[in-house]
Amino acid sequence: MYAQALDQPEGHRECASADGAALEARFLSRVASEQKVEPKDWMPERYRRTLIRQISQHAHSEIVGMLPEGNWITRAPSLKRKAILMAKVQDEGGHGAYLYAAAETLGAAREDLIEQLLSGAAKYSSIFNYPTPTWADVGAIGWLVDGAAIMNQIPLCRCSYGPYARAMVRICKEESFHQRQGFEIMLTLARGTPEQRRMAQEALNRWWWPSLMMFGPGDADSKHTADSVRWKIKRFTNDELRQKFVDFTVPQAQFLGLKVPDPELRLDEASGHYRFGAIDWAEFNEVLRGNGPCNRERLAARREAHESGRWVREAAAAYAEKQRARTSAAAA
Ligand code: BYC
Repeated sequence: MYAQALDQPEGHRECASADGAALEARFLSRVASEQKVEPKDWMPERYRRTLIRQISQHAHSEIVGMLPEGNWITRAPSLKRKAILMAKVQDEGGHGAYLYAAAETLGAAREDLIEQLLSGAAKYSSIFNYPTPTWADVGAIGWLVDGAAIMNQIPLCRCSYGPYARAMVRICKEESFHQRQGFEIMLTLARGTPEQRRMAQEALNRWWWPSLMMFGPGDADSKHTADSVRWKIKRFTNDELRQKFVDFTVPQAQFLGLKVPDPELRLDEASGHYRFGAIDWAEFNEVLRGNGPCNRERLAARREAHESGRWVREAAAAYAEKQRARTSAAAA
């Protein structure tokens, strides 16, 4: 699918020569004037690689992100909650599919990207390596994780690369529904029995700091932000988005009557921003190295799902081949 990007001669992608410099200057001026870059347009090789890296990590995150909540489908507290959760988890699978398709427009092969995920070579969001021990964790994921995702992804709807930007429009609409369903679960628990309120508070305690880590390392340590902002892939830095998320979410926690687990959190009246305590970057780096609470479990689940689905992929390919042969026989 979308193999047209592969039609580009290699020389079109590289810019070692004077021609390359002119192409790069034209590319930057198009990006500066907010024109979308499309698959067949010339683009610097580093831009293309950055996009494949970010979009594929994003796709992997959606697919692995189905697991912590999927874990609760059979135990959702009512039929209605079960139906909503199934639809949400299915949406995440759909997001992964759009994003792999967007990466394919850049010449990446989906099988290779999936292989990188299954071998552990590719990253996916740190957040999905934490466990969901109670139903309140499902609420906290929707409220905080989807909330953080929206904060990060709304600006990606204006990303300079057309197929990624367009995929993000639909994804953001769905994420916004997900965030509301999570908040509504938290609200129900927060207004429930003392035991339910305790569950909601404990889930907030578990998910608050990992949600802040989702935005990535602080700006001083973010190796890709400068290029990505220059190329208008990212519209805000990691720290800017993290601050927006905190400013947006703390009043929601107050509305729920829950306490954000940060003794240093305070409103800075002068700037109108909430100041928050130090993030434990050692924990973040351990999760990225594969040593989070659930990294091994998540990859094992994905590998098993990939193996169990092999017959479906083979059957679909055989069916497509049969259809193709029938169509060409009818045309002959
Ligand atoms: N986890 O230079 P930096 C969802 C890596 S799915 C793991 O700042 P960049 C949802 C980073 O990749 C949410 N790794 O990078 C699904 C880089 O490593 P490499 C996923 C992280 O790209 C189901 C290195 O650290 N959202 O919403 O400029 C249910 C240095 O970082 C993380 C997206 O993927 C992390 N948290 O900025 C519910 C959004 N953070 O590649 C919800 C799209 C950083 O050099 N992605 N790293 O080995 C982005 O916006 C950006 O890629 C990031 C990082 C802000 C995440």
